[in-house]
Amino acid sequence: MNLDAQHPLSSGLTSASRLVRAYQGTRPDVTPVWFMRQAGRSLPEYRELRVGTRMLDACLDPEMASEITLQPVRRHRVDAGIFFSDIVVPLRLVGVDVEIVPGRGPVLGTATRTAADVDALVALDPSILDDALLPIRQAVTRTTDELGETPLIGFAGAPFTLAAYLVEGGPSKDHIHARTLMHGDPEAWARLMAWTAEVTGRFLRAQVLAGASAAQLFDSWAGALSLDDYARYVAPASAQAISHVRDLTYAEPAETGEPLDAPVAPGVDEPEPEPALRNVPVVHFGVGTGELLKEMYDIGADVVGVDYRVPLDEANRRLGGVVPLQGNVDPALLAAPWPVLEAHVRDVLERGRTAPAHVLNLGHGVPPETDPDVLTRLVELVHQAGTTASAG
Ligand code: 1CP
Repeated sequence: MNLDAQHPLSSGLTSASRLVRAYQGTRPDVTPVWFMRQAGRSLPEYRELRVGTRMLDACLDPEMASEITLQPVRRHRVDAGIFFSDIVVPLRLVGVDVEIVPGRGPVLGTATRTAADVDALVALDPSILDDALLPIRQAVTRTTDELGETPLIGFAGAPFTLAAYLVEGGPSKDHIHARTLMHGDPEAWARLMAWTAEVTGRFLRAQVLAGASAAQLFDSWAGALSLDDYARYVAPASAQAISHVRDLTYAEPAETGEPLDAPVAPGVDEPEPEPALRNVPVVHFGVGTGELLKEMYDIGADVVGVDYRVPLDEANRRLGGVVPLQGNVDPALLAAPWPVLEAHVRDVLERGRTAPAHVLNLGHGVPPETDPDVLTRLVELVHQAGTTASAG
């Protein structure tokens, strides 16, 4: 399905941005940069705005979610906004009892541990879910109107990471109960994954239709799985989740300076070239997933997000040298002395140069205690280092 003409990708507002070009596999002059969890507790303006509002209420207030999304873009001049929301928001929207507890994360009213629990999850009525997603669509549209040429990245949790919260009932270290259900009752597990893929896929699709120029699927906890378990019990559901945005296309507007109606040689009645039809780029990211990179790409992603454990040149080698990469500055180094961080960032850029294209990011989210000025300085460094490097 084609995105409508007003969408920032179809209108040409964001289709030639550094971020979208890098995601499409073309290396821009300057390496684009944004940070996972760039919105949030590292910013004093965020902490101030959030006083008295619970996390999920903030996510469902279009004005507040939009403002929080814009804060790090204004402050750090990053190359993209990431929509302020949470992976559990679509669960709340279909009626799951979930709350985000400060200092802990998502906590569920009941844990989904058995086949009967899985079957007790609400039957999904697509039109009801689409209605419930209204505040998300409103927040995205509001945000992209403000962002102009800066693309917005929409995101969703991958089915495994969401299922891990549902089965455990909250944050956990090894996701033991989730892995037990996976093996102990594979049929119930498959039903849970199919349900989750549908909920999270529709959440992602709503963001793209409303104006997001790229989509990122977070499978933060997939690193807990063996390659075989990932391939058998998880990858099909992740592919299913991504399929909700895989069919969304836009016609690449003509390059600036070459209007579509450029005169052809007199007397030659050539048909106008068809503009290239492109997909909305999809990034797939996980933590501790160095062994799964190829499988994570193969579910239908365009870009692979790499955590800080695998150097980008090695990740590129594992992916056959054909996949744009995103990553992978170690978040711990944000609090190290500047020269240490700078040397590390230059090394990441150098290794990223082996890939077809590279978007600089962290290997996981911004730690809440990060000095925001360090992030601003890091963006300047990447933009300046990226420019000089492209000459060579
Ligand atoms: O009150 C607060 O400020 C709560 C902290 C917070 C924030 C700012 C949570 C609770 N979620 C968020 C926003 C959020 N969550 C974003 C915003 C956009 C941005 O990046 O700036 C995103 C992309 C997420 C996605 C998310 N939520 C993931 C995937 C990414 C990752 O970090 O691995 C996961 C695993 C969650 C669950 C979650 N939500 C919040 C916390 C503390 C957690 C993790 C809990 C755990 O350890 O299990």
